[in-house]
Amino acid sequence: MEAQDRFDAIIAADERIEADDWMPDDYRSTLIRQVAQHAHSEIIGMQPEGEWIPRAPSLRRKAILTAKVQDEAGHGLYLYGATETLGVERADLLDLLHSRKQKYSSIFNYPALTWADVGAIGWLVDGAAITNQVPLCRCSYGPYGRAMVRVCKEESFHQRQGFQIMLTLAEGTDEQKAMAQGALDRWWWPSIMMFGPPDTESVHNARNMAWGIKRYTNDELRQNFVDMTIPQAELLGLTMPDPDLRWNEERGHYDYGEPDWEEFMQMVRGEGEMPAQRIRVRKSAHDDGAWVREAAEAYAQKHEAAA
Ligand code: FAQ
Repeated sequence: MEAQDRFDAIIAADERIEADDWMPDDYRSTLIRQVAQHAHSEIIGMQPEGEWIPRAPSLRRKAILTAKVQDEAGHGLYLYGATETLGVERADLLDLLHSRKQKYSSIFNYPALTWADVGAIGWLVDGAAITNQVPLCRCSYGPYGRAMVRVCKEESFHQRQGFQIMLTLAEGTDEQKAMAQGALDRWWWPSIMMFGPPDTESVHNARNMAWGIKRYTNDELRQNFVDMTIPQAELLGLTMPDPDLRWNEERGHYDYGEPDWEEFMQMVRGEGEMPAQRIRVRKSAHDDGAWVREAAEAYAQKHEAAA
């Protein structure tokens, strides 16, 4: 059987392509783009919440938030590892992030202004991430799908800790409730835009669905997230910042308003001061960590020489 036929047969049987299997160049490059972008999102995503670790309102919250932010670093590690199985080097991927030749998720170009934003990030951003990532556990590329299984387990703890922060604030003083509402107002639209452009504008939907990389389109996942989140907001007693939001009996789903797609594109392109700051902070963390990489290299060489 020709390599292409074998690849097509694996995809048609809904089985997995592994790192040493032959794969078409554009399947490989699409995965490198998506998995690297995902890895970059995890480590850039440490910043908005990481900034709140010193200001967490109690020792318990500080410990939980530190664990969550460390988990995101771990997710970056699995995902850079998965990308390396496709024949690229992590150091080169980091260069591409730092030189802005590869992207990270639009969501991390928004600032976390209050403690309630930490709750909203866990509840909404991790909630959206799980909605997107549970189907990715069945991605046709084995190393990516398997990395997603563990990531999803951890994201589900993240989502619950965020919801719990929101619940505490929503049940608190008027000022705390207003803080929770403000965070929902700021994070709702960016969260639903995380799923990517509308299907009519998505460049990669059709091909990635055919390859079993994506299992649902951007709009299908966005709808799932909206349907799942509205009852949670009701439980919190908060108001969704969307006047067009209503249950559609006929469709069996919520109808929702049109996000600001121009703002989304600005965030994807990384325009403005916040994206510049994200890259600046990332590069300086990378430079500060040079001695760790050098020490690890020296240690590996010492053991190699001894062996
Ligand atoms: N941001 O044709 P499509 C997390 C780009 S992890 C920036 O629809 P595709 C955990 C897209 O790359 C969050 N760019 O693309 C956490 C493409 O650009 P290109 C990250 C975006 O790939 C929580 C163009 O637009 N998750 O949050 C975005 O079929 C809390 C056309 O789009 C993942 O990366 C965006 N939001 O579908 C961490 C999941 N959306 O390259 C810390 C894996 C689209 O053609 C704290 N990725 N673009 O110039 C995916 O599932 C897919 O790549 C999509 C996009 C769904 C993001």
